Amino acid sequence: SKISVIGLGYIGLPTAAVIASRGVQVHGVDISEHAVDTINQGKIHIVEPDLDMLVQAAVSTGKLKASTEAEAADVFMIAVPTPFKGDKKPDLSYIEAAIHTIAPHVNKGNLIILESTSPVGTTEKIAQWLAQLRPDLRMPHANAEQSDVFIAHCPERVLPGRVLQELVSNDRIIGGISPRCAHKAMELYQLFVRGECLVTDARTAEMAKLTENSFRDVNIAFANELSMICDHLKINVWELIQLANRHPRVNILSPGPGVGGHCIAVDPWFIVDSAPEQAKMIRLAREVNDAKPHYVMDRVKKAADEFKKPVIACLGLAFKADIDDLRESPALDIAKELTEQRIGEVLWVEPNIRSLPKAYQAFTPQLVSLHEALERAHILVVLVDHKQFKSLKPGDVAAKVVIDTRGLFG
Ligand code: SAJ
Repeated sequence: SKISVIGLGYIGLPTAAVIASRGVQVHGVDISEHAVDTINQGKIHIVEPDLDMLVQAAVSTGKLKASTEAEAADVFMIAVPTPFKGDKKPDLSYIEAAIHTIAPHVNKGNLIILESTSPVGTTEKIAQWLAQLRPDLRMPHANAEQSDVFIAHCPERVLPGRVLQELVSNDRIIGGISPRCAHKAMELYQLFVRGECLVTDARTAEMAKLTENSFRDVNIAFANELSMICDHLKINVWELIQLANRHPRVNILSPGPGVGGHCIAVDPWFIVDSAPEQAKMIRLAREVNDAKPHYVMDRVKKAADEFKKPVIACLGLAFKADIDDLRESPALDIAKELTEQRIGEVLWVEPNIRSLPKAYQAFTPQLVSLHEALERAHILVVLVDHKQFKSLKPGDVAAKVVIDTRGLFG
């Protein structure tokens, strides 16, 4: 059988490579010619540990091929972005475009799987879009056993930086439009998933994925709120959390400079958009987390007021520890904002990347080494808990004003 993966990004490419490594023929489709060319050379255009080796092997054995055009397959897996628009409403245009791309190539008996994180009802929408494009095919329905194609939602839930392990070891939720759709999808995932495959309907699967990321967001908001309460009350929040977490049923997450990445800061809005009256706490958590970078900036500004010509080092720009991913990073926003507002001389330190993307080079010509930052800065703003910063000794920073959003020196 042949599997077609639409969207060769952070989810699609690892999934395509893992399936190809099981000996299955995989055809990858992406709108980016650069991505397609890179992959066909056995290389990768994204950063993820060990993915380069896996893709190289899959391409050299001929099991993985990429192109910008779709072609016939037995299974179509859709792994395209689902961002939101300015008004926090979900943007399903990439999914709709993917359905348009595959529609002419879909045959009787094919399985279509939506992996992208999506608002409740999206999988049913896929059936509606496809029905319009292909009136010759019978679409699945919740109560009908018979259909010509099968459609299911199997949300990805891998953690960036651990994608290849989690792709195989995590349990998977398999939400079929009908039970037969789920059964078909389950057979596919059992090819490469060692975790359990849990069957449900498509709407529940959609909501489950949004719930997972909202759960994390709400819990991070709790930690972020605590950190602001503790600043106000002059209590060390890190010590406080450590103590409270010694209770057998308490497990507080870590405060930080805000929530980054392209999932946790986005997905809760899909719930808010579908149930605005009911989703009060989920919305508030988003607002608390989105406000945290501004709170950190205000603290830096206050500290900078004490110096005539303050030199401020931003330690870390990535969206979390020990990765080089700058997307939707609150640390990067803080560095940018401090530089733009000319609060002082701002040094940008990010040991995991060599040079900044072009868009940011206007703010600061180059990155500064940790060593130079420690020599020159009056104020250190710890934004990411990278291992290079964790190994700093209290003596290294003793003469500085330290604004530590990650509790490294807590
Ligand atoms: N963060 C904190 N404090 C914490 C934990 C995280 O401030 O205690 C911050 C991080 O610094 C980062 C952001 O939250 O800025 C998100 O990081 P993360 O490690 O929590 O999650 P992601 O975005 O890398 O991946 C999440 C995962 N979801 C959950 O853990 C519920 C992953 O399993 C999902 O597959 C992924 O979102 C996704 O694609 O939806």
